[in-house]
Amino acid sequence: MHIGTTLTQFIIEEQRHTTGATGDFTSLLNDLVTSIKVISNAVNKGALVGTMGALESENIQGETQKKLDVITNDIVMRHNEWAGHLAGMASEEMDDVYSIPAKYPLGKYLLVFDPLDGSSNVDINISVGTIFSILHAPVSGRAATAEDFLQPGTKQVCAGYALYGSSTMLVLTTGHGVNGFTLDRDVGEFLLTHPGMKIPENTGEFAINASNRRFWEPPVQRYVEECLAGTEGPRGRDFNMRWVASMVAEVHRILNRGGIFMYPRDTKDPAKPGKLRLMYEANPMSMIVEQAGGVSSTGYERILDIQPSGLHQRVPVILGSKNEVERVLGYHNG
Ligand code: AHM
Ligand code: MG
Repeated sequence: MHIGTTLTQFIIEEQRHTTGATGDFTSLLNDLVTSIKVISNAVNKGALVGTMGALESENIQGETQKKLDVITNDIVMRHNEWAGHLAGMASEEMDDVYSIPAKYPLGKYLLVFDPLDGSSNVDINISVGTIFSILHAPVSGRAATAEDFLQPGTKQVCAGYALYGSSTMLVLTTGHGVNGFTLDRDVGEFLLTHPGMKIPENTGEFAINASNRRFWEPPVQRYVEECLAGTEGPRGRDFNMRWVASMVAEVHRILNRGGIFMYPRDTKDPAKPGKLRLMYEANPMSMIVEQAGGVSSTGYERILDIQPSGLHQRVPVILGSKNEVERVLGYHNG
């Protein structure tokens, strides 16, 4: 499809090639996109509307919630609960599955999302994003249970993210490659600007929170040490380092110019085998990365193959440019 195609047209044309498509999925995506436009506005207003700062509440993960975590969670729920496409929703910001109110019909899809990823950055005007994943409900038209959501990432029907950066972008896959759209605020539409996004196989850029270095496992210690040694080390070349502390921004950079992103397993808190959440962050980003030709793993196994054991499960994440990720996996296997 040509540059400038609207997201709505893009989705409809893509669905025309799917046998048995009823228009339900297209309509669900349209509602989701509306919620993303509303979030983009809310984030963009910044301190003008009193939505900066933290609340007293914590989410199920024991993290202090930002006002915008709660506001954006609500925006996604309100725009997606009414139309009859969903059997339930689950979010990083809610303890349990969100049941569709009885006054609305139930549908055949499940929506999983992180409404404002990287929200520790929101008060300092650094990019944040929304991550989402759509699954089939095991039983259409029945209120979803938590177990219904526990499907491996390979079962995702669609995954995407919105990046609220210097421009607002939406990057999407339905399993046929990855396409990026930029919000044209004058017309209120996302327009295709980045068709067929592909991650370069090689990279000289790595991203990791190096303050956790003493807690990493030996394979990651080795990889980063070798990068830092540059031309004087075994890699024989210099590397560049980045850390935005906003996974959406990190993955977006990698989709555009390559790179490796790691939030690996560490020994900081034995109860947490990683920081990032499988359902809301790792699975959707892994589907996007794989669809763009990259690799995504815990270090020991492909993320998309993990059978989830809980909605809020955390996993180590190593993703990005194929050759660099495979090198780290080789260090784990060796
Ligand atoms: P969040 O969902 O609470 O925002 O946490 C996820 C974020 C990721 O976007 C980012 O990669 C990571 O946490 C940053 O972690 P750290 O604070 O250790 O740098
Ligand atoms: Mg998050």
